[in-house]
Amino acid sequence: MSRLEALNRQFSLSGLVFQEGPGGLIQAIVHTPTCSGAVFLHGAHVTEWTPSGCKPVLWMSRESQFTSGKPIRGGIPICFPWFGPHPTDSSQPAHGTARTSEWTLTKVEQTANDGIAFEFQVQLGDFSLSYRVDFGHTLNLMMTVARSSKSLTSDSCELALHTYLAVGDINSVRISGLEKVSYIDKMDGATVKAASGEAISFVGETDRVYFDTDDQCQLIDPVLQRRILVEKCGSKSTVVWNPWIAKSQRMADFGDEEWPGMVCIESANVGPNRMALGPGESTEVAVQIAVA
Ligand code: TA6
Repeated sequence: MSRLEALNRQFSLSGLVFQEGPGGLIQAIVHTPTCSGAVFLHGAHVTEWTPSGCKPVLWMSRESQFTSGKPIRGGIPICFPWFGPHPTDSSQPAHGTARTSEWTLTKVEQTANDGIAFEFQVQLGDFSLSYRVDFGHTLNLMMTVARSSKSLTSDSCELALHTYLAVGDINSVRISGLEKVSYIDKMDGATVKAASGEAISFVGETDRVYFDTDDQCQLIDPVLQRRILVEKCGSKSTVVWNPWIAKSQRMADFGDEEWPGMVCIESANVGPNRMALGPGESTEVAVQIAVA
């Protein structure tokens, strides 16, 4: 029996099928009355979530790679145990190893709100990650990071659910909810900037780490005529990113003309909000994405 047949037999549910996706990577495809969705075992990477009656909420690059050892471009990459470049070893991959690891699918279940939930696990050194993805009329993510009780030391780590959201035109969207929050401006030497007092708009490459915030964000999209709400618990950082023109051209897995159609609102614990976990300690980050 193939791995695909085994998965379809082990986790047999109406509205769910496992299939070989691009690059031969195994993905779970969800179609229920409340939504459609997709998640790969590779990186436990959510690549699609579309509530019934809505346009797709997550953005995917047409140029994304789908190969083991490489990250998928778009959807919700999991950045862990570090965010951005490795702090000391430039030979390490950006954003850590979680998003290119093969996660183990441990549970699939029908949910009360006519959705389907998946639970994944992966062990990365002394850290074990448990990740629940609940596809429904809202998209609910729950990540638990636990440090082995056998660890002799405490260690710090960073986590980001690096969510790519589809927008009609980046030039016209606004992000509200962070008006009162200071941020690290990675486009200006990672200097700390005071709260702007206004909604975020986009006029160029934007790469900001808002810190010490558990605020809800709203993505206001006049072109797609919708608002996307990003609520979180246990996350103290929110990263906002659009690569704009030049950076898009420098990324092989990002189409040169794709930048107007996306923005990242990442629920994270990075930089000043990195997590310190002692032996046997754990922490949870929960995110809910909804279309208003
Ligand atoms: O979250 C923003 C960011 O850190 C940007 O600096 C940019 O590097 C982006 O992540 C994408 O990183 P990746 O390694 O996926 O190309």
